[in-house]
Amino acid sequence: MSADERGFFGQIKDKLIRSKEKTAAEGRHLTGRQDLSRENRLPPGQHRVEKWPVLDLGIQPQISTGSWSLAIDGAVANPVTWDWQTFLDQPQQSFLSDIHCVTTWSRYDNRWEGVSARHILEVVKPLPEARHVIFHAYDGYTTNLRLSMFDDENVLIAHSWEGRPLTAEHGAPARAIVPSWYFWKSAKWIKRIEFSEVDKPGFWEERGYHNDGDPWTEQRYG
Ligand SMILES: Nc1nc2c(c(=O)[nH]1)N[C@H]1C(S)=C(S)[C@@H](COP(=O)(O)O)O[C@H]1N2
Ligand SMILES: [Mo]
Repeated sequence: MSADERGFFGQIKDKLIRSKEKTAAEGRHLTGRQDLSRENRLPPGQHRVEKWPVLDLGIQPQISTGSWSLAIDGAVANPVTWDWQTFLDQPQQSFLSDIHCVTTWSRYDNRWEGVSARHILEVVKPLPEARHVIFHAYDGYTTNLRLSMFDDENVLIAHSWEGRPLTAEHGAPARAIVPSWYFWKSAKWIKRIEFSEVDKPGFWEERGYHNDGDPWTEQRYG
């Protein structure tokens, strides 16, 4: 680890430990609809990989933490824009989840660190009419979720994977992780989380992918 990385993890370590203790005290072993202890964790039509593939639109934006910001706005009572330091100042959590990509690979036991969707909801307070969440990314990519999909205990905006900062190709400085749905819902290089009354199908949803994307019922296309 570089000196920069050590400084970065030093900053968030105490907070991570505190939130881990809280999670353990609440007995939250299952993350959302993903039961990592179950024997069959492989959804139909998927195969398991060890290495983490990279998928993008042919652009990998290079966003420094100094120029990064995350706007969380739309149908909310308290819109915010977080710069990098403010993002790290939020409660930090560590989550374990499986990745299921619609192109048929799955990767088990990914350790993520970042800020939970539940915390974001507490901060911005969606208005009663908010029903959808749209992620916007620095490469122009968008993807849509129902608010109930975002409001899941395993959803987070991650800055780290397996104890290291995310690499640029995997969405640095920060990306969404929505593990109960196919991985195209997990926007890399995230810059805006928009709450909306109306649905706004995203890049792949407009190009034939399913509007939801449940790997267990193979909501791949259409
Ligand atoms: N901003 C952005 N996010 C994105 C994509 C993208 O092209 N741009 N591709 C999606 C798709 S289709 C997949 S499978 C995953 C791939 O993430 P990975 O490259 O980290 O494996 O990112 C998703 N998030
Ligand atoms: Mo994908």
